[in-house]
Amino acid sequence: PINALLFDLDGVIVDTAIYHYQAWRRMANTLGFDISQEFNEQLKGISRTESLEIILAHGGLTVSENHKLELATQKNEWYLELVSQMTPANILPGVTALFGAVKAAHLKTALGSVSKNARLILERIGMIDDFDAIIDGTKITRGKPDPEVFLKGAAELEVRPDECVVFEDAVAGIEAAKRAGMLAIGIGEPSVLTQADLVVPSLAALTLAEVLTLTGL
Ligand code: B16
Ligand code: MG
Repeated sequence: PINALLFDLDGVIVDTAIYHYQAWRRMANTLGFDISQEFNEQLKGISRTESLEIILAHGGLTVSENHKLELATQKNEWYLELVSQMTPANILPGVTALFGAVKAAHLKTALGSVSKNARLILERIGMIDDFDAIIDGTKITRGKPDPEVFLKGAAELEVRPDECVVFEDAVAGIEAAKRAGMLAIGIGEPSVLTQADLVVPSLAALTLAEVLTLTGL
């Protein structure tokens, strides 16, 4: 049976992916190159330092460790400027209704995000108290596609991986969920999230009853 729902943050609960892209793009532009939205797909669910490495390689740049730290810090400042303007109006369609149904059904919920800013974002959108467990970038040593973030979520909720469904918008996040032995529902394009057990365009396209049916409960 399904007893817990694990949610990615960026791209599932809120659309901060666009803010990450804008902040990284601003940084790339100051270094003299550009990054496309298509290139940005591979950064979803990837940690800040790993994202920076991928972007620098894309731009063909080699920089010192000190300079990398400066660039990551600058990107985060730009990102936080965008995040500071967020309100509950930024919660993506379908999230509030699904959480209402999940609470009524007494299912457990966890956040599984590699972001170090996850708690701040949940505060901004008024959802910090809606999760039974919050696993974020401050609690993990390995980012997605490593399953650590979701396995820690299951452990904190005291459920087995096969009792969990993960909601994810990133290729790396779906891989992490599958490696954790969990069901994975992709939010986005079936052609992109090929490893997912089901892909929907947004949480608004899915009811809790459908989630539970699909998982054979
Ligand atoms: P931060 P998620 C991830 O969050 C983002 O998808 C990814 O683009 C970002 O680089 C990463 O968080 C780190 O975020 O710089 O705030 O620590 O999708 O796992 O919720
Ligand atoms: Mg995401």
